[in-house]
Amino acid sequence: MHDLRAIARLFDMRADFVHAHPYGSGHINDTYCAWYDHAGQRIRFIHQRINHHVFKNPVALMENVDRVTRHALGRLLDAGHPEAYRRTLTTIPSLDGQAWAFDGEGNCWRTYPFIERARGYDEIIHNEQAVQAARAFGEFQKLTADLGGSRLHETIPHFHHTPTRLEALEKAIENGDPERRAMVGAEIDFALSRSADCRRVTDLIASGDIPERVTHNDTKLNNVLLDDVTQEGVCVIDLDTTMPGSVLYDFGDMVRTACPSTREDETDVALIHVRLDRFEAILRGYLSSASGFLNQAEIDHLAFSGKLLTLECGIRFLTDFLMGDTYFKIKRPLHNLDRCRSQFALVRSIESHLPEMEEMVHGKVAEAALL
Ligand code: ADP
Ligand code: GN1
Ligand code: MG
Repeated sequence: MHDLRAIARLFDMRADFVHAHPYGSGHINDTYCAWYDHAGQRIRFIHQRINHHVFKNPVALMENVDRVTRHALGRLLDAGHPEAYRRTLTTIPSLDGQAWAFDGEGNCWRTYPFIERARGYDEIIHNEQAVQAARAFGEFQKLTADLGGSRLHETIPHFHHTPTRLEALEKAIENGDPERRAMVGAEIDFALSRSADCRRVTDLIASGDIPERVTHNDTKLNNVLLDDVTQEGVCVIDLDTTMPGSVLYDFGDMVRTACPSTREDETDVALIHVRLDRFEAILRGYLSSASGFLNQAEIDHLAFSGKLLTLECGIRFLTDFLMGDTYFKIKRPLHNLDRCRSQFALVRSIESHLPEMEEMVHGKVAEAALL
């Protein structure tokens, strides 16, 4: 736990700090919910320490976040939206007017207003949540399409370059913990036997068939806040990886997190399968906002992207397990291995349902074209 009272003093809060506690279930940053007294009214904010082991250049990251959130806010205000400041993250400036502040230990912090009466879900309770989350991420892609100006910084180079992720696994097999290596022969074979799948989308990007767009790149279900009452997707959060990418990275990660029958770290792999009703729901939600700008190659790979991003995430968990759990936060010793196994079980299930999923994509796209 950091000294949040001291962190509060780095920002232009215009309110009195009351107390703070760790918040959320993200795997990367240190997130705190902090209560303040604002002229007699209790309000709360999010203070976040950016994980600089993961994000090597936090200032470049915050320049991206600042540009994207200002663009989003401008759009909402132009449209006269009655709750513009609840529909996008906005940054509270530091005392020297930046969107970030460094503490005495070299940690980079940022502060956001707390988006009230909404929350992110680690697991879906009903399908309408999947529709709403996917619609919100599609809207976010539409919004960033006309950002203008220079290319955004790549906050993590090759973030979704799956062949690079597979190479990192190969290095971890050589250099990682030998005891752990001996536990994961089957998982290593599973990953290495799918190297052609790993190349499929990056090859299409390299040939120009799939365009580079500004994408979110971490469209995990809990990175969109849904309204407590209406369940509408109100605010896309966790913009750390918003940068040039492919829509397939975003759609694929929605499949990975919104379609499984269990949580991401389920230990009973027999329970894990892809839910086609959920796939139909995210497809419907996503196409309601994104069908207007997707090209044919993107459409043709929507179902496959679910398999790819799940495989890639499993490879990343396995790599981190072999390297001694240095990247993802863990809550138990074998957490990354459990996560890897659950991802690979989901990949198997997607593989066995891919023809039906592809048929659903083409059916829904044809329907959207007729509307
Ligand atoms: P991480 O990169 O570690 O996942 P996130 O930016 O996703 O960090 O934040 C972690 C959690 O904190 C989110 O899943 C969400 O529950 C909560 N959160 C983040 N920002 C806000 C906000 N502005 N308002 C309300 N909750 C937030
Ligand atoms: C991390 O930050 P969070 O928890 O939303 C990770 C994603 C992974 C995800 C797996 C910057 O997401 O890429 O898909 O964990 N974010 C980063 O749950 O690596
Ligand atoms: Mg997150």
